[in-house]
Amino acid sequence: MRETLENMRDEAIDSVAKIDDLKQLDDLRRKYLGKKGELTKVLRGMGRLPAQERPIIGSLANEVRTLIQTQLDNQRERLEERALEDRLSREAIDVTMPGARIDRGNLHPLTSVQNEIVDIFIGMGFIAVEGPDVELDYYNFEALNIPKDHPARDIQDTFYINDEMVLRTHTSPVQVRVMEAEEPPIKIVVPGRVYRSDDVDATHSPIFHQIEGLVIDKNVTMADLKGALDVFAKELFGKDTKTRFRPHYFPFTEPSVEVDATCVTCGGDGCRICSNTGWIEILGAGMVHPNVLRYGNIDPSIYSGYAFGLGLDRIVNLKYGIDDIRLLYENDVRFLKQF
Ligand code: FA5
Repeated sequence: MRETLENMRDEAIDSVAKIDDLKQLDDLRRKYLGKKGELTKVLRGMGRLPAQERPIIGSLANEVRTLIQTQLDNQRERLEERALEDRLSREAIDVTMPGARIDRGNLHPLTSVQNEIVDIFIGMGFIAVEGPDVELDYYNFEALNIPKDHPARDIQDTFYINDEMVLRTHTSPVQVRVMEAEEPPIKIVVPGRVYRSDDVDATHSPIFHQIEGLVIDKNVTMADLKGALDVFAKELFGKDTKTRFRPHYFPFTEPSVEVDATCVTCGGDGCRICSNTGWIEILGAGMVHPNVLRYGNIDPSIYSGYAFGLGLDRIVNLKYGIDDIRLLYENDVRFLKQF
């Protein structure tokens, strides 16, 4: 039995030294020291020994157990230390490594160009205001010198909510709302969404965006309008941009004009985008009609004003060379990421 114990001790010390994995170490512990382990088996057989040998073998068995246990503990400590070192070296942080790229969102081109345009006018002393999308027929038409039977109502195909209310067809209704609320001088820009029951095609959408401008003060003239719009076009499209006024008709301005800028794509030489004219229409404008001033409780014998309204969606398309307005509304991320 002594021999068995000594062999077991030598074999255990040998095996423990060779182990390099914590799981195998556990298996070894069970093999020697577990309930059904080899040492336990030997101890169970002790009853068969002569009485005088029992204490001697008992103390040897205890020594062997302590020795194997110590070897196992030491080996476990070494293996755990090594595992920790391995992990630390694997997880070492290289602070010079470039960080993981975070996919950043960006503003929709309609929003960023709207902000850019509003900022240009703010730079000229305008303030930005807003008005309601669901608008009274009165502000959308009546107060803009477009009575119920006026043919101009047909030009703007209107979504009616009821007899009194519409989805605004332009941002112009904010003109009279502001005139009613403020004393001149008035100098505002009004960005906003507008609605017309137009069929969808490359240049038309039933929901689109306008930016209205309104200036009212004493002695405001067409020259002020021309100056402001020329500065605006140069700021937005580049300093070589020129503008021109063409006579036009709007019921709420007199005289009325459409304003063209030299084509952004060809610089005025003529190309497909400008139908070889070198010019692109960018907005409608004019001197505020005296009737509209009266609707806004402003005396046209004292004050005069100019107003303009630009279609934001078409300007965004011009600026970025986008040939279809629908791209602005489909929200395909591959398209939007380009801005
Ligand atoms: C007006 O809406 C006037 N309120 C503008 C104005 C304001 C004139 C102040 C004078 C003084 P018009 O109907 O032309 O005007 O529309 C202005 C712009 O909106 C057009 O030049 C065009 O760029 C844009 N637009 C019109 N219909 C659509 C549509 N269905 N989709 C996209 N843009 C459109």
